[in-house]
Amino acid sequence: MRVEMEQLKHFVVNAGRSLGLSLAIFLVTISGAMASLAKPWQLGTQDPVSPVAVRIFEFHDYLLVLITIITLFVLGLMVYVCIRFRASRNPTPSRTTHNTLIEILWTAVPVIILVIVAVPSFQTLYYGDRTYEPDMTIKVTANQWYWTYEYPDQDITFDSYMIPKEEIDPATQTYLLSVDNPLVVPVGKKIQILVTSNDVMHSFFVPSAVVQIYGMIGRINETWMQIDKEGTVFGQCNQICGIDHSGMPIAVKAVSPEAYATWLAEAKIKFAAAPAPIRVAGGTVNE
Ligand SMILES: [Cu+2]
Repeated sequence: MRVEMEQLKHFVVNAGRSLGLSLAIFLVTISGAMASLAKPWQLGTQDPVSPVAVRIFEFHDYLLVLITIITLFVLGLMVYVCIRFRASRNPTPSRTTHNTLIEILWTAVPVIILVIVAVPSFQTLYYGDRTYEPDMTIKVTANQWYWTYEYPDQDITFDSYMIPKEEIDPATQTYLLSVDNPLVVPVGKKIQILVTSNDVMHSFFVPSAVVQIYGMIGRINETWMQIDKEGTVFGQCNQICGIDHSGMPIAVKAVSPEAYATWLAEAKIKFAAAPAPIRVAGGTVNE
């Protein structure tokens, strides 16, 4: 009896600790959710900047509530069973093996839960997949280890390289994220993004806009984004693509339509002067 009580006490203390830890992680996650740039030890997501990101993060929060309720319910049942049906309190256990009502319930309830997860999940998935009647198109080509951005409607193509550590201005730039030529987009416009690769598999990943799509050699993958806040959001290639995989960040600068028009006029001069250099492993071919 004494040993049993010790075991029970041990169980309750451990369960309490696990619950406390889960609650602490949950609270830190909520408080960390409002960051605009990934920071060391950050938990939670970056600020959403696109309608797709808003919907996906809402779906994430909805699932978090749902799984918390399910986990607490199962934990409550287990605690109840451990206490109510322990050997000392219940010396002759029941030999019941079937209960039709409970069996129907524990089959039907999880099915209903899966349906209420699946419906908004598919809605969000299809919403983020592609856009119809986009305002503009940007073609993104991945290279080892930089990005080429092409605005087919405007006849502009340029490369975007990470700024090396020794050239970083710490006041305005972030090492491993800042680039020489960011992808400039107007705010509030539906942008069709076409992604491909020149060499190996890469992945175009901008977390705060929830864009993540593979760049595959010889194929075009399509997605879209619409950035509703002015400012720069960062991303990275997140498909291991070789030695400088960490050296091909993505910076997307969202500006007002007027500033975008000014940038376009400048970019047409700046980037049209010479054809983009063809870079291959070990050097440049046409420079
Ligand atoms: Cu890559």
